[in-house]
Amino acid sequence: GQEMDEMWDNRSNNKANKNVQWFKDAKFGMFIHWGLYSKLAGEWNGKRYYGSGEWIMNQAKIPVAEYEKVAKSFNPIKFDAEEWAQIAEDAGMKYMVVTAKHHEGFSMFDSKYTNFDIVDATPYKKDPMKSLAKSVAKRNIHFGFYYSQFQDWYEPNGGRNTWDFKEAEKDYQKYYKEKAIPQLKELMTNYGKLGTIWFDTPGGLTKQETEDFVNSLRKYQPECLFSSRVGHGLGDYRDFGDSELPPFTINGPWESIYTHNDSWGYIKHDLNFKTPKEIIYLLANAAARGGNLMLNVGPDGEGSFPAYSIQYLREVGNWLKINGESIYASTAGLLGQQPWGVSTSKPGKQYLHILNRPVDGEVLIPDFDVTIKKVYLLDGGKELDFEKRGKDIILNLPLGEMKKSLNEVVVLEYSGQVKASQTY
Ligand code: H79
Repeated sequence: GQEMDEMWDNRSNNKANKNVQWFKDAKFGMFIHWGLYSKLAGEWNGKRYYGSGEWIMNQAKIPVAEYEKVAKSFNPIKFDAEEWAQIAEDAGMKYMVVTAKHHEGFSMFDSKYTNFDIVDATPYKKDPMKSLAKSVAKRNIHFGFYYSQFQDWYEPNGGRNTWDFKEAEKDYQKYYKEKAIPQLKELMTNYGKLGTIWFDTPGGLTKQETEDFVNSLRKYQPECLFSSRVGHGLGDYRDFGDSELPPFTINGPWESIYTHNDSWGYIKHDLNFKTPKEIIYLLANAAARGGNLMLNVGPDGEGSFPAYSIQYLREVGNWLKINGESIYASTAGLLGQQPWGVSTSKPGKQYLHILNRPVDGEVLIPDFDVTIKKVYLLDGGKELDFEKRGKDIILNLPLGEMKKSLNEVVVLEYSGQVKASQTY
């Protein structure tokens, strides 16, 4: 209802960015959380932590002086930019956002403004973001950085480390001026064209100061998008909560972000990976409501992707090679949530994502009073019989011929205006 709409819509108030179309069409992105926490892998002093691996410094209240030592043995020799980019391409992902600096405060890129970065503080001594940016761009995948603009548990003046530093003594303005802003300039000038900067958990700035902050960065790359978590209703597209899908169609550019297992950062004892079917379910549901899915992968401290992520993403990619027409550059479905699944739209077409296959194969499309031209399976093109009953359409799925493992897509080609467009 109205109230719910407002609750979702009020979370941000995006002004149109003329470069946002690529993002709206992309539908599927890769989020990568990679930092010193990846090496800790959810364990500190023999104790296991659950939840989000990238929070371990905070969860275990690890002092900065201890945490710094993790960098001394951080040596991701298995990191291979080409391989990471290829996995994203094979998965059918159209953008990638990687953590340049998470709340732990460690810079995964070469920065002049701190020695607590991968080049200065680790035996690895190289900037992995340089090669990653190149490998990703080469494949026409939009590249972006996650940057924790307020929380920085390493800096006395950064947000939220209250186990080493006193809240009352923090000078956030100084932190923004001396670290966040100069580092964001580095990211926006040293790595080629960026698709987006993914800000997270705003703090320490008023609305006016946030506007000034955003405007001061725009000049480096006017076409680069900013995520809504830059705060105060600014940003070019909306993100909802972590692992949250809005329950109905949302207008304007937006994305849902999900973990692959139950953590953003690598945790070695978390094997609860979403199956390809579950990932496709999320992707179809996001697209059906008009948005994107950015799915996270947490590489380990050596720079390897979890084997399950590699395998499952490849399977999703294989599904997209056949069914991608129903996802990429689609817009929100006209049918709303149905017992059998959801739909996505292109002009003159509804793509029915059969997420829950009816046992008798009968699919009801209620109140869709248009001239049907053709109904067929997207995979293979087999035409399906259909029947009009009043304003409804009834289809019969050839269950025996459909693949058992993943959902299939039925294409409904029609002419005429849809009279009763339904919403969720
Ligand atoms: O980067 C990921 C998270 O680390 C970050 N946003 C996503 C994209 C994030 N920042 N803050 N939060 C999420 C909210 C904090 C949730 C917490 Fe917890 C609940 C912190 C402590 C309790 C989750 C569960 C993290 C540790 C345990």
